[in-house]
Amino acid sequence: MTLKTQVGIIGSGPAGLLLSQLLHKQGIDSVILEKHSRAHVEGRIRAGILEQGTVDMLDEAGVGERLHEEGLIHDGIGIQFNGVNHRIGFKARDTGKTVTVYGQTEVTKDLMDAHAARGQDPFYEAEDVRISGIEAGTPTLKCLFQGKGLEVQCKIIVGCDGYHGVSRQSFPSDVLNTFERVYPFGWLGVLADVKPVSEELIYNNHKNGFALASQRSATRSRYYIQCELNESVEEWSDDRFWETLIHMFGEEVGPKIETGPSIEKSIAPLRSFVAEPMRYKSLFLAGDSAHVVPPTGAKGLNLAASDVHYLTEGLVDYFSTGSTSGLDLYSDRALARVWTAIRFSWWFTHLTHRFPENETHGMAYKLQIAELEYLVQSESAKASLAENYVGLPF
Ligand code: FAS
Ligand code: PHB
Repeated sequence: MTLKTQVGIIGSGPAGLLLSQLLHKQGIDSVILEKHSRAHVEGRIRAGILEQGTVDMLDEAGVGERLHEEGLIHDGIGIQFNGVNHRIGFKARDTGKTVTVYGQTEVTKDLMDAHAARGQDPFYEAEDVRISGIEAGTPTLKCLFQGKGLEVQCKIIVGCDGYHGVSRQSFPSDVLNTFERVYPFGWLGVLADVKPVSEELIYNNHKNGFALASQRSATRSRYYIQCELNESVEEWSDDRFWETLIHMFGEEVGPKIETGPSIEKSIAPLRSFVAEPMRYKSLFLAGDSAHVVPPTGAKGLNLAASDVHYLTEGLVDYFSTGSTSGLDLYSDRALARVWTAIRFSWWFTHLTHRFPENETHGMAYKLQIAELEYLVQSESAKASLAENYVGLPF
């Protein structure tokens, strides 16, 4: 079967779904090819924090209703070290902005429902998606769909297929420059239907490692603890997880942690990664296909949204006036914001995690504590963290 569309999109994660929905609102056709089923994509538990810019884009896409009903507005975070939790407010630091707690799973569901409502579901379980025609100026996607060949002839292709996707691999090797830092630890995450331990998130630098108290609603909590890369989820019973977490949050917070059966438990590796440029002729990258950040700064999903913001502007310009100026500027504009988030996420990860060189509480650990002491006593340092955490302007 052969289809023609204006924009061919690979991947129905937040980047692909949001791009397609915003293009639709502007009368631009797109087709999404997704290798997994809808249920598989919806079932992935990932991000939980939306910047104001991302919330605004979801409103613009017409999918913000449930987000405003169920999302939790947060005006600050806690930073805990040496057993004491210090609050860092956002509005108090003139950012005027807040963040919204609303799971990526919910964002994905809302966007998928919008696609279904307009009768334009992604092609789920599209196998072996391949990109061709980029050099010839005839960009084409090919795959196996329900056992039959499917060809999508496009004007533009956007790879929203994440870090392990096919689109970045389709760039000529002499065009792409990549930058990567892999962290020597991972995050063990647990989702449980228990009351969150605090109103706001708490980022905890404990002498044994990093821990994070987050949430999804007033009755559902999301917790993370730093773990070794070679550990497996099977080694972490619920009891061991809760015992470790309560110990790490110490006397002030630990006893208040409500425990219960985990409904999801997973280990995510941490890396900082950027691929430049984010465009080659009619092939564009958006979201994790082009960059990955350690989740410490809650930037991954929000960077996918800002890429989509810039790309949508360029595509609307191109399809409505023929001008390529927005598309020509896309990569530089997106990367400028990507690198600010890469820097912030790297900084915040280094400030809060246990690195091998400082396991014996040597110089590196003492420097972390010195910086944390300075941070919680300095208005300008708190303002800098706040403005990065709530999201810099697009
Ligand atoms: P995604 O990876 O979400 O989506 C890519 C889509 O493309 C997937 O549905 C995939 O199935 C599909 N795909 C891949 N290859 C394909 C192919 N060849 N053909 C067709 N389809 C293909 N961010 C935070 O801010 N906070 C967090 O706590 C957090 N936790 C995370 C935990 C994990 C395990 C991971 C992997 C990421 C986490 N992130 C977190 C980052 C995450 O939220 C991403 O930033 C976000 O999913 C980016 O969205 P997309 O760019 O759409 O990529
Ligand atoms: C989450 O709730 O999943 C979450 C929150 C903040 C982060 C990372 C993950 O920095």
